[in-house]
Amino acid sequence: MKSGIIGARGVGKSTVFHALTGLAPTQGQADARNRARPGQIKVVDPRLDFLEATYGSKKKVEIELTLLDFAPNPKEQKEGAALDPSLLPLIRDLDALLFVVPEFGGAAIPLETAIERIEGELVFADYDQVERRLERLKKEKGPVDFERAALTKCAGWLEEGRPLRQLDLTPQELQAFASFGFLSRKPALVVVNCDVENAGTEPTPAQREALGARGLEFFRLPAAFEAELWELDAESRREMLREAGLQAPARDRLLQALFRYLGLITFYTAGEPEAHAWSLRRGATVLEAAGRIHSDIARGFIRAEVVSYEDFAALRSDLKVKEAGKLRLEGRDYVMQDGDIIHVRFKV
Ligand SMILES: Nc1nc2c(ncn2[C@@H]2O[C@H](COP(=O)(O)OP(=O)(O)OP(=O)(O)O)[C@@H](O)[C@H]2O)c(=O)[nH]1
Ligand SMILES: [Mg+2]
Repeated sequence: MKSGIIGARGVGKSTVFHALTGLAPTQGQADARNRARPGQIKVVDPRLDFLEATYGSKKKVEIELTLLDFAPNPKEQKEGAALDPSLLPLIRDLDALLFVVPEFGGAAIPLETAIERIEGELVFADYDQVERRLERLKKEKGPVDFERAALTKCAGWLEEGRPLRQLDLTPQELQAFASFGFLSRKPALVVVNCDVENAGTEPTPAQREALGARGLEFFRLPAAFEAELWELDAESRREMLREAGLQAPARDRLLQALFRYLGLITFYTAGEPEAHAWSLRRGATVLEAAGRIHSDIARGFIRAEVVSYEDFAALRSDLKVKEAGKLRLEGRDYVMQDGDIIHVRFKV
């Protein structure tokens, strides 16, 4: 799972990156050879902490997300523009985008305007790509009718300034475009980089509508404030949060929101050696879950013992779970639920 931060120059992208990953901006970051700086983020998960404590696990393995901070080239990315076109090949690779919209120090442009601008650039980049492909298809021999028709459908949609995120595409069309990495089709979370005093502000009905109409999610993050938290010890951090009237950093909730928004669920494997959280596509089967753990486990899959997190948390031991009849034996087609704890029986 790889997400990247985009937005206009100087809106606080690197500050958001710092707040989310704990990695402070480095000198010489705009090095042309090092234009995407990756950071690993461990997703805080109270359920995993509970499993670790209950099993007395020696090791805890959290879900990790990768986040990229880009170093825009001022020669390429114009003032106010949301994208550096020379970064497009890197951005096409991502699973999700974080749009940063600035709202700190009183210098806010309306949220709707900022989003329109960013989405406009994504839509334009996709339109450009579609047009170029259509141009190339004219010279290509072989069966291209399907692709041409599908691209023309996209072009018409994009021409009206609409993101592909909201265009219904058939599985065959999606297959045809799999390598395109359409930008306006990527899930995007709007991160409003705000002052800490305004961290709790809710979007207005008009803003909600603008976001909903584009299939976007919204999150407020006082990025400079939360970046600073990383530099403090636990005690000073609590103090600083208390002074700001906050219970916890927005960071963890933001990551959980991103996770859900990406259509991912969490499942667990847990025991004395380790408590391990895994991400999985919503709707995936237990066989796919087994494959996430190890391809051998999927290949030799026999059955899985499954207990929901809620049942385990109430009973607190494998034996009691079994006695209460809460341990289920599931076959390969079982659809995994968020929070399932599984033990796969397999033969190699
Ligand atoms: N007060 C305040 N200042 C901020 C905040 N976020 C960023 N800044 C300041 O805004 C300036 C730009 O922040 P960056 O995080 O470097 O912005 P950026 O989008 O990464 O900039 P480029 O990579 O050059 O496009 C810096 O001087 C930050 O200190 C914030 O939440 N509050
Ligand atoms: Mg930056």
